[in-house]
Amino acid sequence: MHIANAEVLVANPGRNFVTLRLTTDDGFVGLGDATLNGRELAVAAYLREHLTSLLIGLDAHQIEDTWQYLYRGGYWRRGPVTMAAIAAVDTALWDIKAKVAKLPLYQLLGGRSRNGLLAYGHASGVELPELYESIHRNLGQGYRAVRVQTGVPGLGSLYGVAASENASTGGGERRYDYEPARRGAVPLEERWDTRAYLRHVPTVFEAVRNEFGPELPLLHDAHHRLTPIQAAKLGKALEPYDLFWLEDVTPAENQAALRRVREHTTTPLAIGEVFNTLWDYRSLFEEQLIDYVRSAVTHTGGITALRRIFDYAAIYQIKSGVHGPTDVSPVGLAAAIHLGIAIPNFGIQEYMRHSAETHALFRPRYTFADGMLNPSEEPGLGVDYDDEIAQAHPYEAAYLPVNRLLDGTMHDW
Ligand code: GCO
Ligand code: MG
Repeated sequence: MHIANAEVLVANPGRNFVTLRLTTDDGFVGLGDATLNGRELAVAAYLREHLTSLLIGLDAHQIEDTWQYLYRGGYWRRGPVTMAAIAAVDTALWDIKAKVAKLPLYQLLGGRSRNGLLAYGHASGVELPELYESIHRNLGQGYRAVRVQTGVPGLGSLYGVAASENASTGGGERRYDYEPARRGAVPLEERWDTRAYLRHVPTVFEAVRNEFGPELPLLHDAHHRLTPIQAAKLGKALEPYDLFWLEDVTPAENQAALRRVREHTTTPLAIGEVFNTLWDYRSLFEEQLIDYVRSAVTHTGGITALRRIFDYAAIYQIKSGVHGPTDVSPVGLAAAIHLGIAIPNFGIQEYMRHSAETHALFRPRYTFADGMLNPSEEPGLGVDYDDEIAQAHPYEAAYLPVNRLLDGTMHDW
């Protein structure tokens, strides 16, 4: 069974997605997600110009060898563009293998290890009343764990905090993730003040705990904006509110920063949505500096590579907390759900819910009920790609916002 066709598909059903579709000579079709938010066409070009011609004629069953061929053989290893491209190939080959075996993909990964995946939703509000309303909405949708993001007095719009009603997802729900897609071809500039943020966030978590009680798992994302000592201070200040995790406290390049943070706080730490290989995690695992791995299948070289990361993490009692924003396509999310149901060290899965247009294009068959995600039981990933719908939603340039301090200095985000 050989790869006969490799197509790179780009569409914008509310936001941009890059999808690789592999077809074998005997007609099996596999899908892989290659979406890199705000840099989508770089991965599309990497796949189109450099990988598709290498794939034609390869044995579609040789997933590991193909992975090594693309990773070691490319000479230029790692990096988000390369690893998203390799991820798409890897995921599509797993999809094909599972379809050939007539099994849902997770069965090839060792079968089910749990009844479902605990998922967390996104709640946010500029002020407390909106935030409470947003948390209630999440609870109403069945979520049993909620990420809480808040506005900060004195600052304007903040990434992660929904500012406007957005029709894209329906139901009058406030969303932040569909806003950048509508902001046009230049990134929005936001303003940031770390001291104001550090003063305000603990008061919000105190209020939320008082309102919603001690049980509900609460998460928070600091989006890489703090220095090690600021991160330590935040972790310590949030200890009374018993967070499930505090995410991305420091910028992703300096793993040693997490040592400082860890020395000072017992708030669990999650990091890794912008990491792309096991090497980014190595010292964090070995020194047990984190508690959750944030990588997505899409940005880490696929199911083959992410499973290896989780196995390594398991040795150190570190769990999965896979990135599941709406810029990971339903193909990438389906892959994460198959992997998450199989691994021994599952922790939690982020689930932001795609728009109706995105669902129409991919028709994902994973399910979400009572706060739990479950994979489709049909052969493969359980996701399709509708070319007609894709054609009606062409690519549109869209960027994540950028972050500047009040004096205009570009800041981490
Ligand atoms: C999260 C995030 C996302 C990312 C986005 C980048 O935790 O879900 O941090 O909002 O910023 O996916 O593309
Ligand atoms: Mg995050």
